[in-house]
Amino acid sequence: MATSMVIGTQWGDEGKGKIVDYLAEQADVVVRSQGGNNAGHTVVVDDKAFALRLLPSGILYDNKINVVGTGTVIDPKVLLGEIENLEREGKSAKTLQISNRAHVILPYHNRLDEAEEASKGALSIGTTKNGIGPCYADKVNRIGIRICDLMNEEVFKEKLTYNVKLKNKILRDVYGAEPVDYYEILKDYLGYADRLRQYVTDTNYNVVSYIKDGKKVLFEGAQATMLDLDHGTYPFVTSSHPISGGASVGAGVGPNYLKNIVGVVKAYATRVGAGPFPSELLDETGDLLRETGREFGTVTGRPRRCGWLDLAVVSYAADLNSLDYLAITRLDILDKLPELKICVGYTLNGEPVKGFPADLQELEKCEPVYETMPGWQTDISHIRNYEDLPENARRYVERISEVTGVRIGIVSVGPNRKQTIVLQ
Ligand code: 2SA
Ligand code: GDP
Ligand code: MG
Repeated sequence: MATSMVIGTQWGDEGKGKIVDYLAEQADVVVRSQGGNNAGHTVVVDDKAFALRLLPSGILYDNKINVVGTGTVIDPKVLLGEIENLEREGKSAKTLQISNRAHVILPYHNRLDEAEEASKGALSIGTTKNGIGPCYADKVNRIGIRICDLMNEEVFKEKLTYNVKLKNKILRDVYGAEPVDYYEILKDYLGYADRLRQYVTDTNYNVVSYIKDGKKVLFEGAQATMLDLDHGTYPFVTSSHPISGGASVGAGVGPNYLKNIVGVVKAYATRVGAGPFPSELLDETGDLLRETGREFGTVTGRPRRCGWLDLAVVSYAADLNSLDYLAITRLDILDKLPELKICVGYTLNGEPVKGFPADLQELEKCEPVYETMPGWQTDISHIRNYEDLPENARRYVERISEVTGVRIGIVSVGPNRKQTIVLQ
């Protein structure tokens, strides 16, 4: 049985897209199991950058099966736009499969996302405003519209009627926001349904069958561990489960099928949106990381908050995801720094903290414990063998492995496929 999985260990944008793309070369099938177009992966192929949101990164290869699984939320307009972009670049989406059980994002979800965020003031999460939370809320509330419902005009009309009535009342009466138009949605979405029908299938059945048939299946995580609905820095999280267990639920495959779980660790830390970030740098080093690393959102272009690598976070992720190995990305972004700090844990009232605090006020009071390491101050982006990395760079990488207890499998020194060092 050959499966593997790529998981974000921090707050997202670790470079999962690049690692998935790299591992996808060996895979027959690439599966997205949660999230929606709140994800943004940049994958560079032959010096050309592709920004993917819902499409699995395997779509950039000609011969892979690409699955958008049951646990995802799908904005059909965005997905169709992404397919069109791909086709414009001379690539094809003919290998795409969309789960008939995935949930559909409708215009009232986007409008509610915006209205809820605006009404929350200081409590706002800084969502991507793509309607992700409201769509998952409908799913949990059992009033969501699934892809199979969208494919059946009568069922779709019935569920849409109920939802539009309810959502317009909330939009108007609670938020004083513009209502949505039932007929406009109906017309648009029946059009989308016709265009998406060719891709819709029972992906749960297919993915398990592929595994049983010995095909290599790669699960592609979106967002990251600290944005997990249950285990992240709630409420500053997304509404899905980006951890490895979430892939089992989201793709509809039992946990025993999940092997080779790779945690992607950016060599420093970033976060988009609000919420706690203990190792955040609000000084010129933070600005330097943002500028050197061009740390701006793939989808929204928002500047990302930057900080030192936080191994309290990565160690928590190692346990939550049962990581088999780590892929360290963006090590090259640290090239110019004379000195680096790594947070190896927190203390609270002078005592070491075990696990990761649930209470955000407690987390606020935690003091990061830093170790200082010398930088390497040389360009490493051309290096292809681990032994050729400067000693200080190797020490930095090895310290990550020591503290987290997870071995290093990959070190990435640039966005291109070839800028990847594989450790034996
Ligand atoms: P949402 O929209 O409900 O999922 O937002 C809830 C929180 O989850 C965070 N979140 C993200 N953080 C980093 N990157 C994300 N994707 C894009 C990218 C971001 C972009 O990959 O570049 O383009 O701005 C992502 N998606 C969700 C979000 O910031 C909230 O804190
Ligand atoms: P994801 O959401 O985790 O897939 O990450 P994003 O694509 O949002 O952000 C990561 C960015 O870093 C992308 O622009 C990648 O092309 C780029 N990238 C990935 N690995 C490396 C690396 O090792 N070095 C550099 N310089 N860039 C990288
Ligand atoms: Mg991203």
